[in-house]
Amino acid sequence: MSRLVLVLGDQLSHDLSALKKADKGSDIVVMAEVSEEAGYVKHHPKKIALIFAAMRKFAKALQDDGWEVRYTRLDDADNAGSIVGELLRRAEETEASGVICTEPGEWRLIDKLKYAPVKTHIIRDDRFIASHAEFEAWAEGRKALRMEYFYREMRRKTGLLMEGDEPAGDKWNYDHDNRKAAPDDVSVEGPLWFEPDAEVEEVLELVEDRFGDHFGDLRPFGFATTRAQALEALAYFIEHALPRFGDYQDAMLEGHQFLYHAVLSPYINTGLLGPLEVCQAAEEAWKKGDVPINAAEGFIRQIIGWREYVRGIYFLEGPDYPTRNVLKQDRDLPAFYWGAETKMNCVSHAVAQTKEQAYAHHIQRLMVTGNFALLAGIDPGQVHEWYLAVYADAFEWVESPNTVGMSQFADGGVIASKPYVSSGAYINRMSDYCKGCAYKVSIKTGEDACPFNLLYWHFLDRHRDRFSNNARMGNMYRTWDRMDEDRRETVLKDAAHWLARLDKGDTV
Ligand code: FAD
Ligand code: DLZ
Ligand code: SF4
Repeated sequence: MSRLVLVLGDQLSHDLSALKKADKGSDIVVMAEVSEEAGYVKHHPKKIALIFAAMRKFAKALQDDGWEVRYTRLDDADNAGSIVGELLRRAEETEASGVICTEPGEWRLIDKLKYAPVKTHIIRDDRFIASHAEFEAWAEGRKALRMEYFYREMRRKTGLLMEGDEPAGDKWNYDHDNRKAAPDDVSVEGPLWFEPDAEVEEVLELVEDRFGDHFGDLRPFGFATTRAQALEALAYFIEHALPRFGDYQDAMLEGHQFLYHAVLSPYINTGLLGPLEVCQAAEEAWKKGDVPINAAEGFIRQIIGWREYVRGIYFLEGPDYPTRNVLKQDRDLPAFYWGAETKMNCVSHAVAQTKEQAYAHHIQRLMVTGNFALLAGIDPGQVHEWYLAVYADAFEWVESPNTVGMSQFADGGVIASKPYVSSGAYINRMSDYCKGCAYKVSIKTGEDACPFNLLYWHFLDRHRDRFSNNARMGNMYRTWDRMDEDRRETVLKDAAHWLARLDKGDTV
């Protein structure tokens, strides 16, 4: 009897464990564009288009490879509207005995499949370097789960940038060299884009029609939608951007939305590229002398370090993780996250770029939109939903630890040893945003003061009980305490006034 093999929109890998386990001669692949997946948050139209177009092309590639594929398009009349509904429909249609599925990247869907009325066997997703068991073993008994130590394990396991048992160049981490401010000359104009073909165009029209009310620009659309294109984008990145990736990893420039970043996360997270092959390509370029060690190491760390680590945390911490809010922050997400006007040039640019590209790089996510939300006391659940919706690479296993943990400290420090907060000075040092801003980054109080300056102290003051004993925050509290009392009062009063205007819906 045949079985159904479910392939989800972020499982577009030929070496997917469910496909490896299945029998091409008798089992049937099921893929479905469904409104439940497209609607659990209002995904950016570019993200939906990327997933649907890549799903359609992957299904075709499987068919060419000899698989029987039952593919449901969003506008098919008999579309059941959900993954489980589609499995039931296909099971009845084919009289299949059950379903094999690679573990989804979200507790919500894992639960639905576990309790589905059709017998479903969920198997390990081995596209990651560390299994759940390995991560759990690493985490067992540790007081703090810091990424750096986990990363070293992954270096040893993969052999990437290793010389025997020692790290290449005698250093595990070259981050110290990777904090240069934005350069004057940027030698690359973003990643490699691809002109939509007829199949992609058909998807764009569907998305326009069905999801035209979602935040984000659908066109121009240039994402890769096949593995072959994604490999081209990888090769382009390695040649043109990786050499300077390390140096300018944290920089932000108004006129250069991508700088030297890879823009490969949408492809790695949907399965078009494997994390290991991406890292091996970077290592190879370093071995050939084409990229410096700080670039290769910095890049590889993001993937075998951060990416694997946040996944480990998501599955270790359990389904309630995205709902955590230890700081009890409860302000609504301001309308300017959805494109309403704001006078803060940094936020306005990060949001406009997000709307245009379904992409912002790490420091824009962490130190602009994330930093602002944390300082302003925004409800982390709403922040999490925003990040999950607006980025093409956002799937809960990777988005929620980055947002809820790293960016909003809502997990109480599972990921970050201290909150990622900064005043305007950091943004000014790393970007050219402040030059064109209505606020003045050098001003600390009053109407013209940069809101990040006001809110920084307001945040530290309102969370004093939690953070004043944190060894890494002692300096910040000492600086605050050294200010004379009148000045402290003025800062807090001005911050409260600014927040009141934000709450009223004034353009701030
Ligand atoms: P590069 O800067 O060129 O990095 C190379 C690769 O490293 C990326 O493609 C990605 O696969 C990996 N990587 C880098 N940093 C991280 C990280 N912190 N966690 C996991 N992988 C990482 N990344 C996502 O893939 N999906 C998300 O939904 C997501 N949400 C985020 C939310 C917040 C609040 C923050 C602060 C970060 C988030 N990140 C997320 C991490 C990071 O911002 C993106 O991976 C990165 O911006 C992707 O762009 P890139 O390919 O140009 O990355
Ligand atoms: C994100 C997404 C979207 C927008 N649409 C679909 C879809 O129609 N069909 C599908 O199989 N997968 C889709 N996905 C990806 C899933 O939401 C993803 O597999 C889960 O969130 C687990 O990571
Ligand atoms: Fe952002 Fe403040 Fe700089 Fe304006 S002055 S761009 S609000 S950091």
